[in-house]
Amino acid sequence: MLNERDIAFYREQGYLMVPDVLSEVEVARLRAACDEMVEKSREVTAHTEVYDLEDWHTPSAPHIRRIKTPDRWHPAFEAMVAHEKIVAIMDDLIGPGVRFDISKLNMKDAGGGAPVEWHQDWAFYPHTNDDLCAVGIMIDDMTLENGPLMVVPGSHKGPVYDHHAHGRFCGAINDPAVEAEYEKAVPVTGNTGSISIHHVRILHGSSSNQSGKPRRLLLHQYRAADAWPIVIMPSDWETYEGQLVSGESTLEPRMEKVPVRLPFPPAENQGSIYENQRTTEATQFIDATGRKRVG
Ligand SMILES: O=C(O)CCC(=O)C(=O)O
Repeated sequence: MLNERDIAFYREQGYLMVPDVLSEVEVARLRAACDEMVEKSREVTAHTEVYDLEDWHTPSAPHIRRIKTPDRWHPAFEAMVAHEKIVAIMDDLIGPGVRFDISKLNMKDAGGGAPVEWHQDWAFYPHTNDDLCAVGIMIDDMTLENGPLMVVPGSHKGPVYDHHAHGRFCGAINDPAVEAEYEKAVPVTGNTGSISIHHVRILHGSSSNQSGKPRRLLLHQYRAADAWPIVIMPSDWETYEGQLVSGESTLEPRMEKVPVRLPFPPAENQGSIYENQRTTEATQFIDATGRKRVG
């Protein structure tokens, strides 16, 4: 799927945008699935195992920050997990042998959808090697206006930063010494049906969506089959094995010399990156009020 230039770019910069991976029909199915899920969210008034709600969500005016593990709730999302083209791209970057891990759908509603503060995915789930990446399937165009994913090129080769506040893991970086890095960030933009890919150690985040158009991004995490989790062990062996989307499983982890910081003591609100990131005092991204909150 990818040419040598794409692969070299990813290795060097830690991210990649691949245009037009999904067909219009596939995107239309994902959009319809989103609409169905939002409609069902009228039944809930608090976060659930399915929904992470915006503060202003009500049954009459539903507003979802995130659908958690969407592949478990709707066949249209499930169909994306082992999508032929996405698996081929993963094989090019972290194969041979790739395992799906988890999915999430960041809804980033028009007119204020939540920011995601600067972080590295690696801080949440270190492994024995760092051949892991996140694929973002663009259900809407991701533009400069609607809170695109921002990445700091090359930062996947740097340190793993502290993601703690008040002595607990919080899922966001709150270190003034890192702020100069954010100035180097670039937006990852693309049309509906394109995908973004970011390395598990890259520094990234995104602003609130201040535009009038939604920015729905379906995120999948994939890992090399020989990258074994250090923190979150497989809870169910059959499920873990069933997540292999290409190649062979192995009981021999590839151990690499990678920097690791453990996410302990655990975050207060397991299951919501948004709630946890709120426990940091400093936030760098534009929030729902359109202001950059600092301190
Ligand atoms: O949706 C985004 O822009 C950021 C995604 C992300 O980094 C996350 O949800 O962990």
